[in-house]
Amino acid sequence: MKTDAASMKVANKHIVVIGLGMTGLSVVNHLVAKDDGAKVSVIDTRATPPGADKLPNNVALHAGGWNMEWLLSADLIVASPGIALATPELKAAAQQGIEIVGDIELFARDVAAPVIGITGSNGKSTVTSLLGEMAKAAGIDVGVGGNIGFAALDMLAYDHALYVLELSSFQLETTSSLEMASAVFLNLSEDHMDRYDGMEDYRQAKLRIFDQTQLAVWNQDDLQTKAPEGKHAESFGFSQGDYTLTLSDGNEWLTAKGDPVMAVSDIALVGRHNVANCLAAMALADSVGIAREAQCQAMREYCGLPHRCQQVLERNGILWVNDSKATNPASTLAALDGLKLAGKLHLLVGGDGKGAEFSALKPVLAALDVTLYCYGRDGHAFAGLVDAPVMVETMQQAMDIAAQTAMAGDMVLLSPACASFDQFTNFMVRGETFAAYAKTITEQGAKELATE
Ligand code: T26
Repeated sequence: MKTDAASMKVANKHIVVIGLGMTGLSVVNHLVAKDDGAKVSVIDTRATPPGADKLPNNVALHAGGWNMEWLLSADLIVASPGIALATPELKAAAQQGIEIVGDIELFARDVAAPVIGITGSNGKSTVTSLLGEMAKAAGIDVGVGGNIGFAALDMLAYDHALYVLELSSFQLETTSSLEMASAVFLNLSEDHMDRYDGMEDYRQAKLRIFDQTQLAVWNQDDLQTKAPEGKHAESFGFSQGDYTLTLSDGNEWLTAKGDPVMAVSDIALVGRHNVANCLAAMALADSVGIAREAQCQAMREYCGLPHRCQQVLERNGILWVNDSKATNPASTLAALDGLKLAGKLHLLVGGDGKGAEFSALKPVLAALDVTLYCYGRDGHAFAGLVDAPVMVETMQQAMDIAAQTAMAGDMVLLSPACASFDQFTNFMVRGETFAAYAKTITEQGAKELATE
């Protein structure tokens, strides 16, 4: 562990952690483990913050609102990505000169191995996981986490040789000293407009990923991801440019700086957007010397994440697909891209729309044989996209109707283009609910058929 000035700063201080849950707990445990005399307190504006039962005894919790006495007596505030820096209480603390950081900043101050960072509106988790698999295939002891599965600070105890971090725009906003071997900005599309003052504000938060990276990797098909000149030693493009596709005997090949590496047809992941994700992962893998053969092995074997276009059930010729991870319109567009079905598509959309605009779905839906089911708080925002939408309150009601009307060759696809927070704990719970309920209603159907 480093003992430089940055690490020493927290000694014998009052540190206030804002927001509990998996990340908040990782922050608390990290600070407590330092055992440097710092007093740690937690504020969570939620009445019953997740993870409160796992707090160490010597850490005080104020739940269900703010505690300005604690907040303004802090020497350092560690803010959850789930709370906006623009919240009046946090602005007041900032105005008093209190330093506000996030969990990734604390990680940056103590990490002692190379770090690779991944951001973008979509594909972050896929590229993060795929790159982790590439590193593992090369025999590297890699830690994979951040905005995915494992909190960054929870990984430090394992003393990995390499860290691959998925970084959300919210995490980047509160990070200022993360030095990385390489970093990628995969793509930019509308998301989180409930937390940003427009797309440029959102883009600037994501561009922070390039502030202190040796190698900046950006998407030459999406100029909005271009790294500003000058701050980094090197920059590579993917999709077009350094990591691109070439044709050989009529077959497409993933090509790295002129070297054909692997046929696109050998990629296990499905969909054109995943070809770009592979090219980005290769650029990052090259930056830390992961052998090309290990890269190829991972790309041949890695089939993708749960809740990401995941086939959860096939019954009576009807396929049920869980794409609960589609929490913005571009993600749903990616799921629909190139979709070919023998029958009809039953598409379930809606939830917490975060202020997004869904009209880009309209032409894509017009080209499909689709029934659109709109549910949740912002379900109405999808109603104008097709001629006869099915308007319901809940995802389960949509599934009931889909189960009654679908025929062999059809697909029931949950790809909601929205966050789940209006009706679920998170997108994972939404996806698990979809999978479990699909089994329940199709089993009931099968039983009814059998006893008729
Ligand atoms: O899961 C979904 O359905 C939607 C996912 C999105 O659309 O990307 N997630 C977020 O926007 C998001 C999620 C952004 C988190 C930042 C953080 C977390 C952790 N997840 C969530 C809520 C941490 C804290 C909170 C809430 C807090 S903290 C505090 S103090 N008061 C709160 C969707 O209410």
